[in-house]
Amino acid sequence: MTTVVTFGTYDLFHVGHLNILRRAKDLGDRLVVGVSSDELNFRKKQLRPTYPLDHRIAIVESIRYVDEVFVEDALELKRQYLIERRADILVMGDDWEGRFDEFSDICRVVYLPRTVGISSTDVKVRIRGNGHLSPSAQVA
Ligand code: C2G
Repeated sequence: MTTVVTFGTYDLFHVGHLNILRRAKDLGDRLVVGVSSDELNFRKKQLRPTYPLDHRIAIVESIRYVDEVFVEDALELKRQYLIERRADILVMGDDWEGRFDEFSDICRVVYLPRTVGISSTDVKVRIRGNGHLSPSAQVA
């Protein structure tokens, strides 16, 4: 039984999120997702997420690739989360490349390429401008 753990905010859930969760699940048998609290997101990005934590959790836990969800309260607790969840593999998008290599003593650390052409920030900008996303972002 291989357990994969990944982390994220998953605000305004989009196809980039879906792609990474599916590819993370493909690496093992069980996918556990740490969803960032509103406060952690503020510390990471100086921004409160559009969707509050309970909405983001409800969406992520309903994704068929996701077996379990927990709240990520602090980046500094990552080692503890990985140990508690018995992670065999830590998956992150390559926007975090190199940032979590320190955990390779307790699990395999894999950075997957981000989906090009979409982000929560991009979605917000497009909606504000009454526009739509470029069709370049693909389910892959
Ligand atoms: N992602 C992706 N492609 C995109 C956008 C996001 O593959 N176009 C990935 C990110 O790389 C990340 C996951 O989707 O692995 C969640 O993205 P965010 O919600 O932006 O996560 P972030 O706020 O970066 O949180 O401890 C680390 C953090 O909690 C990661």
